[in-house]
Amino acid sequence: MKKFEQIYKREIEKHEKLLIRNNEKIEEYNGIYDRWKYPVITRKHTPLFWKYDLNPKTNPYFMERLGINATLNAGAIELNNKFCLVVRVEGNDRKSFFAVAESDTGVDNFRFWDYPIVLPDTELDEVNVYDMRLTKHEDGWIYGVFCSESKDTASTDISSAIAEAGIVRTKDLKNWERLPNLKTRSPQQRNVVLHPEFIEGRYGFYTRPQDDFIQAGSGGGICFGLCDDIKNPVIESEEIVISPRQYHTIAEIKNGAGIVPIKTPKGWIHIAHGVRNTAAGLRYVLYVFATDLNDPSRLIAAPSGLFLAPHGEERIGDVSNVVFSNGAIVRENGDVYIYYASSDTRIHVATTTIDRLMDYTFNTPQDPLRSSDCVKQRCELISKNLEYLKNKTSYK
Ligand code: M1P
Repeated sequence: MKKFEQIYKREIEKHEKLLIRNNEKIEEYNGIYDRWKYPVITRKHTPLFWKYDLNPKTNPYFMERLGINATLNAGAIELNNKFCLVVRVEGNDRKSFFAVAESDTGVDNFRFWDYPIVLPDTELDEVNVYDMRLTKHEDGWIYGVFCSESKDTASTDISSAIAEAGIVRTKDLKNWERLPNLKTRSPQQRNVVLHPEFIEGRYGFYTRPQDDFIQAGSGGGICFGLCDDIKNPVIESEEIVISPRQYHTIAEIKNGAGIVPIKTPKGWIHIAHGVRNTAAGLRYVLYVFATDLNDPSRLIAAPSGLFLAPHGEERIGDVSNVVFSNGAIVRENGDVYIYYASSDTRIHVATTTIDRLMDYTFNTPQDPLRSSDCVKQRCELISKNLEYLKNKTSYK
């Protein structure tokens, strides 16, 4: 009994120390955003009482009974002046669920609420849920759109699955109403994001049609489609490709919408993920594009290449060489907090401002798509700079 108490005290102290640890910006500089030294949420941030049976009579060895494997891909929203993340928490059993973690700073001290989110269990074939995007819609609801995965019973392959977009809505992240899954012409959908404003009275969705559970197949990239009734969510017409997959780019194999687009005076800024294949497997990076303020399906800026890639320890985890983002928070003062998971294992933050994001989005040159043109593009920058450095007296 005494031993049990000692272990409990030791583990609770370790946990608390982790939760109150202050984060710090790292020195690496690119002018676009700051990265932070520590992940903001790891599996070790989950409360002890989610994992252990804390009764020495039924758990004499103080053993984890329901372990947590990973915390990743979080939707994000500011609510009651708190930074709230709806985290994908994956148990040792590989099933994911959602849980809210909140912080006052947005860069550290995230704490999970006592209970995970209990979604209404209305989709009886659903086996797994993950990657919720939170949209504060102008209709007054906060929507959560996530991947609803079920077994493909038509296939004899045990791992064959079907991905759909599940939809829930809430006002407080506590009480959730489940709506039917989104229907589109595509056999499967993942990485679906709800646009925050009405478009001519209709709901707009960013989608990612895919032929199969993993492969985008004939799916041309990130698309956009409209639906009339959110309680009967159907996109009847063919979705329009707005950010295409392209040969020899960071989004050759597939891409997917990430955060809810950020409204700026110059257009909607999107942070998405792009995937390419390598000898070491798929590599996921984040990239940025912008769409027209009045027509969010019209691409107006496509800065070249990747915005954020996995660095150092971020490259290692359950699914290595991956960064993935489905949540960002924009504060009234223009500060932007981009939450991204690394290697499907833990969550980090990168911080920037709306001004910087706009500068990046609208002043980074486009990918010319051929090495020969890329080197010309770089030589132009070099010669402009060398000329400037020759003539300048000093930086003021
Ligand atoms: O493992 C990397 C990511 O793979 C999927 O994304 P996509 O559908 O674009 O391939 C998702 O399952 C995501 O959760 C995961 O992080």
